[in-house]
Amino acid sequence: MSVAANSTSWTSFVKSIASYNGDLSSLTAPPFILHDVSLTEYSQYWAEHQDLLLAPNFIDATGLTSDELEIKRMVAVTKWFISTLRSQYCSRNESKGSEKKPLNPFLGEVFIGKWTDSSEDASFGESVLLSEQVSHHPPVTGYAVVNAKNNTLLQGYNGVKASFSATSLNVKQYGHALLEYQNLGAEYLVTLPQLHIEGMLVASPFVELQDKSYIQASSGYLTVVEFSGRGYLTGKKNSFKARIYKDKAASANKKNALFTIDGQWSGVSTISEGSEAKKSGALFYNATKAARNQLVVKPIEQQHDLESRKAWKDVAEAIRAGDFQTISATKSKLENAQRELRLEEKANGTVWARRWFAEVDLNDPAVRLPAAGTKADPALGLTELACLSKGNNPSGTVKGEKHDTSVEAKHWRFQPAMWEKEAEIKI
Ligand code: 0T9
Repeated sequence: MSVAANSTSWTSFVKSIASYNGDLSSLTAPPFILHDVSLTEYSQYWAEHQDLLLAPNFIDATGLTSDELEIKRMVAVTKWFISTLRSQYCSRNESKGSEKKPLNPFLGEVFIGKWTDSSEDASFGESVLLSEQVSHHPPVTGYAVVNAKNNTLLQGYNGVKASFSATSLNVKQYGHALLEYQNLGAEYLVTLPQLHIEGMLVASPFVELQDKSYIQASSGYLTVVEFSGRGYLTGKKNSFKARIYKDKAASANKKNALFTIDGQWSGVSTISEGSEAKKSGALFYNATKAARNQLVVKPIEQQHDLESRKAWKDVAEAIRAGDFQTISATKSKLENAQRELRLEEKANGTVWARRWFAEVDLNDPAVRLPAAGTKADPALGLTELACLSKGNNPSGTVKGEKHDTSVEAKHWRFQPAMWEKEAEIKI
């Protein structure tokens, strides 16, 4: 269906935005802008480049000083992070022609799958993706990518708060990712970039990233990624500059940067020594050439009722058919069933049991001083090293800056023991 054919409904949609109350799910968007995929599926974008995610495990440390080794690891983790962005923020444009409004996951919805070993020597092993909607109001998704063979765990959670300006939708991300290479004793905290949706007035929305992402390593090394879009600084869309520093203190002056990576995260970037991008910089990453590893998901017939593709099947079909009536009917059915569940819980004085994730309070003394034999939450030390707020503030908020307003510090964490005893939902 062409955009022009839908211009009237798009116009009324854009007008309805004027009365936006902060709840994106309350906006009725025209069918052609709806994605037939739920946000719980978006967690897979974090690990479509298995080689880059696992790379730090395979760095040859022979002859390297510990600093040289930590720098190599940081370059590798930075490359993995940059490699996630094209899938995260461009893949709907590439496959569907514009950004789309995702299906709004229901509480307890899960999306799971696996990446089979894509290495030539069986060194990667299999990685499992677990994604769970841990909150509906506001929407929050928790995820974990578990690679048992290399004792590598990526976990994180994300939620968004959106506000409309005259021409764009401004989206603040909450949450973060934690990457643990347990064989190496190396941990990384990754903060999520802020973003805005452009092209709203012409019915062809797309994401632009803004501000910064931080990658803080337990070794002290810090990568600061700065995002800029079309018309700003470089004039090219999806631009970024990432600088790697010895530590947070060194990052106060960009002249201290050990490496500078510069280019487009959706295209080509180069890496140069020092604080400036040089023409002679070596190729860092080419997002257009790197093939993605395909997540393997069970056929719908074998899925549990809480699994995303099964639960949304009828709605997704109606979206693909562009059938407005059936979209609202099937969506209402699902939403009413959810409303019923919440009412029952209220009447029984119960709450929905999260399956594989739990909210951990970083202010809780028991979390700050873990019992013997248990590990402290990695974010405690890593936010400290990066001088980041550990509160429930927009991702990447620096301690004491204007967005550092929430002292609450509750963060969703993967509970491996809950996954180990999972009996109903299988990969
Ligand atoms: C986490 C990602 C996030 C989710 C999406 C803003 C957005 C919902 C959140 C942040 C993933 O790791 C990365 C990618 C895209 C983000 C989505 C883009 C988008 O437009 C939606 C919002 C909720 C809308 O659907 C706005 C209305 C729509 C008409 C614009 C297309």
